[in-house]
Amino acid sequence: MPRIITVGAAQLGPIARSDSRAQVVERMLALMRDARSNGCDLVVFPELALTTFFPRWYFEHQQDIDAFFERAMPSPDTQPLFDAARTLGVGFCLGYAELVEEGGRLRRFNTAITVDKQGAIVARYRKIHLPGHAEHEPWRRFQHLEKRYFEVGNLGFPAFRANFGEGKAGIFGMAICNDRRWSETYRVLGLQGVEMILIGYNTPVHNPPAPEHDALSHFHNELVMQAGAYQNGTWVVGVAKAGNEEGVEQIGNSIIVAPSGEIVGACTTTGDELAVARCDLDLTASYKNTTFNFARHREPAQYRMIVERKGAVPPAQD
Ligand code: CDV
Repeated sequence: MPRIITVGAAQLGPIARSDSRAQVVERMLALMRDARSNGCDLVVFPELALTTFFPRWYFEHQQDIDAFFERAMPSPDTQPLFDAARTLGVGFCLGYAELVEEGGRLRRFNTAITVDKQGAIVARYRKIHLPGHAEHEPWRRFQHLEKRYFEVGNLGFPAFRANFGEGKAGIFGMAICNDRRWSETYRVLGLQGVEMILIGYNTPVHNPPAPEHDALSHFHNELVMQAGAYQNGTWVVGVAKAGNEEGVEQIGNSIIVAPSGEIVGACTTTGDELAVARCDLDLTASYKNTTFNFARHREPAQYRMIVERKGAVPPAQD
């Protein structure tokens, strides 16, 4: 029997700085209800889904930054999402800013969790590839201060088993936004046998250090997720926070990618929208067992030798 997971890419349109968590959660609940009527087992929400994308601003006072962070999950504001998972029978993947006391100090991570149909958190991931910069750079039209506001995630890229009902168990992984541009993300999960990778993102159309990439923002978004899916024989679900948020245009382009690398579901607007696809987890097998049979065809000893012997090619000597 095929293992079909019906997944919803639950894209969110812009969130204003003045919007409350409760207002955002209401929008997310509407998407979960829509997902339920479309037979979804699981929805994926964007990165930092509960607030506006705050790293676009430089804040001097820690309390202004911490106002965007969650100290508990669930919290009174987010509990309705967990209740909906149970009552609707729709799991979810949620990105949020996590403030946690660990090792006797406060730590801040850009985090995602996966919640099952019982409303239980089954896995947690903390973003590893933090883009942007750590110091205020006033020349930019907007900031990207993830390197200032977050620590690098300390949980690795763990693949995990999750069960979304009878015949709906599989191996999942999570990644967050910039992680999707890095082949290591997919390969580390691929080596653990991942069958579906859940990714939320906030991607401005404009890239201040390299504006020549702006016109390619959709192409690059699709390129990395399609390649990551195919090269690791896995489903990839990439979900945007989209549209003009506080004056910054963000790409939408939320997509669901099959292990073949083909896009099988996509959002077409830059607002709140659900794209749905029926994903057969067993479709991963024909890639994992043939072209990308890692045990048979990967040559890690050779890769290591090249890195150890040569490293980067040295500069040319004149
Ligand atoms: N939130 C992100 O990680 N955004 C990056 C931007 C800075 C390019 C991204 O890779 O989409």
